[in-house]
Amino acid sequence: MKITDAKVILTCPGRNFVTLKIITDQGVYGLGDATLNGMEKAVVAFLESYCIPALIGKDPRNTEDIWHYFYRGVYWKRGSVTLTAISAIDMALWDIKGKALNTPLYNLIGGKSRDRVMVYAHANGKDLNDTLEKVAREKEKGFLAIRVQSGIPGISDAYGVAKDSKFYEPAHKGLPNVEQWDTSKYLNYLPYLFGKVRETFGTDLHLLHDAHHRLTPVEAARLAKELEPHHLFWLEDPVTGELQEGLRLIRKQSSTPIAIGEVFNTIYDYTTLITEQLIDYIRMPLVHGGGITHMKKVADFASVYHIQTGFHGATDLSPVNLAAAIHFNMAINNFGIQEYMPHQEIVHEVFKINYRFKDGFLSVDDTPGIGVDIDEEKASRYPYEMACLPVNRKTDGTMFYW
Ligand code: EZ4
Ligand code: CO
Repeated sequence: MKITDAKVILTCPGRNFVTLKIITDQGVYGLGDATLNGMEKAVVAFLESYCIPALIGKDPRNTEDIWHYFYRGVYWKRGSVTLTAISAIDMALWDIKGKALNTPLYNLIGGKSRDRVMVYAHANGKDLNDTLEKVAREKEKGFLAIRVQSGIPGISDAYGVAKDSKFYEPAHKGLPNVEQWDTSKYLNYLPYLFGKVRETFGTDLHLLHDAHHRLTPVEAARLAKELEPHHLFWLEDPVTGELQEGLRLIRKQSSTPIAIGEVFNTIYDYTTLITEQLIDYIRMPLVHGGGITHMKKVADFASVYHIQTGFHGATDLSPVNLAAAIHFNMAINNFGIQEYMPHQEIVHEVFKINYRFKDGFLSVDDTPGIGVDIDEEKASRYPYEMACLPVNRKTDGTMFYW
């Protein structure tokens, strides 16, 4: 079997998606997600200028060797752009493998460890009452786990709050919007917010929260400790993950479970966090973490340390990634939870999906490979539109983490 051609499909059905399509001499093709929010064209350039020419003529069944060709073989290592391109290649090759063997992806990486995967929804409210309403709405849809974000009193444009009431999408057309931040207002409000959520919805509902990289270790320790009585499923990205040692301080102070790493891209971002058991959930998704080949190693490594998966799954990750993630989550033993933000309907004009939501869980059907297809003619009707993630400043103007 040989790779004869590959191409990148860049489309914007409501938001930008990059998809790699690898074509073989046996009529079988595979799809991989290569979307990196706001940096789409950087990944496209790497794929088109280097990866695609280098793929032609290779045997697509050699997923391990091809992974190392693009990781170990390339001198400039790591980084989101490089690893997103490698992820797309790897995903597309596993899609081909499944189709060629006429079996769904999960059968190639361990078979079914479960029939369906628990997902969490998003409640993004502009204030306390709006947030409680949004939680009620998601619970009504059948979700058993809900991430709760809320506008912070005294802060305009906080992270995680929808501009219109329909859905939350952080990237905006053109150059970055400037959002605002005040750590002390946030820290004062959060325990109160979660107290109200627990009071309203009881103890059964799994609650999650994303601090979005904004706290120092000691601030994060205070938050984790004060949220402890509300038994969060997890507190996400309490500190920026660049300093892995920073998590030690939080761990010493609190038993609130920690999820980290949606911006990570290799196993080396996780070594201290995993071996010192400083976290509980891996956030790095297939699309940014080197695809199935690399993430299987990360998940297996994490499993030795009692750490589970909780992959990033926002709307800026395409249906190809989501379907691949469901297969992956079905197969591994140490699955924890999967983020699920449903795409807008228009996205499903372009991507034909094989997964469905029911009673708080996602499942895939038994279509061979990953099981998602792309309608290239429809994709061409929605050309790329520049859009960026926001930047963030403290109320005194200081540039801060978004
Ligand atoms: O900021 O997907 O947990 N989810 C998140 C997301 C990310 C966006 C970045 O593209 O933190 O909202
Ligand atoms: Co996050």
